[in-house]
Amino acid sequence: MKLLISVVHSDDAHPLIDALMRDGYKATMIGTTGGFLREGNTTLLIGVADKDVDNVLKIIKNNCHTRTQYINPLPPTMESGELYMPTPIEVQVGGAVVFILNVDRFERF
Ligand code: 2BA
Repeated sequence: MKLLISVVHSDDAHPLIDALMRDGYKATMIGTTGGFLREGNTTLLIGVADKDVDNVLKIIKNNCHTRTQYINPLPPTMESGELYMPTPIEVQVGGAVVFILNVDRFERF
């Protein structure tokens, strides 16, 4: 068995969960925050049989889209009177980041 930990854009989370449920997979959604953008995203925990990993990856790929976001870098240390004109930096986010972990044991009571 494998545990897929997938960080996705929050707008993609519900369509993704719906697609997973339609194919009979189980998942848990957690509201999370990206360390770089400090914006909300969603992390899904998906426990699946080894043979299903590729199908689940395909579902994630089909439902998660790459987005371009812009952030303003932190201003540098400046002398008084200097004017700082921030230049937004372009960042590509997603479609999805997926960690695939081996599950030693799974119990359900
Ligand atoms: P964030 O940390 O908010 O990162 C959003 C996007 O900013 C990243 O997209 C990446 O394109 C860019 N980015 C992140 N750190 C950067 C840095 N130090 N310098 C320049 N650009 C940087 P994704 O790679 O698609 O990641 C989307 C979200 O997935 C991340 O949101 C984070 O919540 C999670 N994530 C990505 N890689 C991870 C990792 N190795 N471990 C844990 N979480 C990760």
